[in-house]
Amino acid sequence: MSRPGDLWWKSAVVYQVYPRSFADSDGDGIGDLVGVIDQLDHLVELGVDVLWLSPVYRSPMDDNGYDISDYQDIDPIFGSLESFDRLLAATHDRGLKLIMDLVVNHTSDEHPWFVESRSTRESPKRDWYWWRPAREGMSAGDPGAEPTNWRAAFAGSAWQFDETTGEYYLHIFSTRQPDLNWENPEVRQAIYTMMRWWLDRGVDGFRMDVINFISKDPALPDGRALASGPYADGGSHYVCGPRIHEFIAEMHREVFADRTEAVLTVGEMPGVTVDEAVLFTDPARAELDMVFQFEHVGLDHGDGKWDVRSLDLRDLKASFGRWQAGLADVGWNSLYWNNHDQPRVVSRFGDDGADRVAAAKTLATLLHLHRGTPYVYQGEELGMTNAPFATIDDFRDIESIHAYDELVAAGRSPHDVLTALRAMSRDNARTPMQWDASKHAGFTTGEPWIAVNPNHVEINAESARSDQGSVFHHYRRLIELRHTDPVVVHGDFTMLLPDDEQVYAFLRRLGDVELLVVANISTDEVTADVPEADAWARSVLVLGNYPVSKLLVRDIVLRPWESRVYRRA
Ligand code: TEU
Repeated sequence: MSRPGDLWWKSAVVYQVYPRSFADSDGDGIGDLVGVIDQLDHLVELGVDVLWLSPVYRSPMDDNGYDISDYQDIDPIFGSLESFDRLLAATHDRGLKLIMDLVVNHTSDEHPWFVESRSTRESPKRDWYWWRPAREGMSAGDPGAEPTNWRAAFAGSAWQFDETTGEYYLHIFSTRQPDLNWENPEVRQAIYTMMRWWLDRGVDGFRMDVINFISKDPALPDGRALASGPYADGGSHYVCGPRIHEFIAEMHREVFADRTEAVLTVGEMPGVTVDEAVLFTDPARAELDMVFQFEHVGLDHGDGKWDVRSLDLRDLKASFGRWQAGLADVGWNSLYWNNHDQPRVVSRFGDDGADRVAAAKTLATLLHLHRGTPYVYQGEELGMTNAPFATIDDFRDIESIHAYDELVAAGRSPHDVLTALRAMSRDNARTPMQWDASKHAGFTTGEPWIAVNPNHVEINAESARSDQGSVFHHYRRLIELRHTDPVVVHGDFTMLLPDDEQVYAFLRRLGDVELLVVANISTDEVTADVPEADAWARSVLVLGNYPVSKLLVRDIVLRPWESRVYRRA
């Protein structure tokens, strides 16, 4: 199937494991590495190629491990380097690759580098982070004295005043996630050394957390005021900042260029544009293999993510269409609906009521038939839904809890904020994986760190595996199709019916082979008004989510949430 010059990951499918919520082997209520080993055959049956492991490093867990205090050790709640090596070997034994999460925009405030950096202004590690005095003419610690007006992603100012030395440090995320100063070449070399250490240990690449934030404008100018609140959006001074391509190209030279084994690098990049993505992923520039972009997961945000809007299908098609076109000749994209930061797609863009199964399959079909590398987030292959969080005490995520406090303090009603959190909170993705119908869904024998979704009695891996009509088997077929039909991997892409409010349809073409993907994104019965509908309706139906009568061969009439993939050659 692969052609000369192809890069292996173009035909791969990646499965993301969020270890905390995947499988708990020791009954402490938190998932762990042995739990992942125990469930690897689930990934094998699904047919994926790569396992992406969210952070398992030593961490105080302020942000569930995205705050790392030791890059070269495993946190005891997850296991040890020894259990990690066993997982890696077990993954490789099954013909899968394993990529690590690389979180190097920031460390934990408990990382020895930061502990040393904050100890005195003269510390040799002082310049490893961003330390600044109070704003000119103001006293440190006073409101508004922060060095810039930037807002932090998890509420409040992006600067934290530190009594010990009377200066502020920068943290784009929580106060316990100080940003590393990539301007300092020692920082960069320390990170490259650590990355080489993991590759030498046998890992197959990295998913790089907010990697497009590592280059900041060293002048640290103020940002643009936000619609509400005292702080501003500093993004234009650190999203794809002035030296970003230089740093990524240097990382490639220092860490990856001399490797002969097949590795994968994917950059998580909030705010990245199509033009920037082309630069990051043009093989000739030797930076990264692919990016995660955020455009489609922001289409239902109004004034920020807690101002929830309903999705207009035309916006979704315009966004996907633009990315498909922009990366058609040069570069490569990732395809995802879900990860540990996003609500569950079947609840968000689909239907988690009566049409849950049809909707989950149709959303999967759409995503997996685009050009790019698909990512499946644990439980997505079961059609797992958002969780019925009742009160703020049911949430665990730092972002959700801070947002609640901040918005309620600003005068929004608790009921209204909870409604927004129920729709958009990251905890929707973080409820335990639903393995079976037993207590706690087979995730743990202890008390889970976050409640299991009560719908696990119906939605779980055990029942899905034994039902050929399940969402799971639909994902399995989609993955198999990508592995066996080169048009799915390499075919060019043409969006159809961009203005239709219910039908999502597109063509893929490679040489003489053509695929038509047509989907009903509604609960109405609709006629898909695609060109040559007649001829298509008589061609080979490769995949669908409803039985189709061969006698109905004129128009393409789709039932609620129905999707079909036709092929002709
Ligand atoms: O996320 C970066 C990011 O910008 C978001 O997806 C983030 O969750 C969003 O701001 C929430 O509204 C990455 C990780 O995926 C996320 O889990 C971490 O919390 C974050 O970086 C900091 O490391």
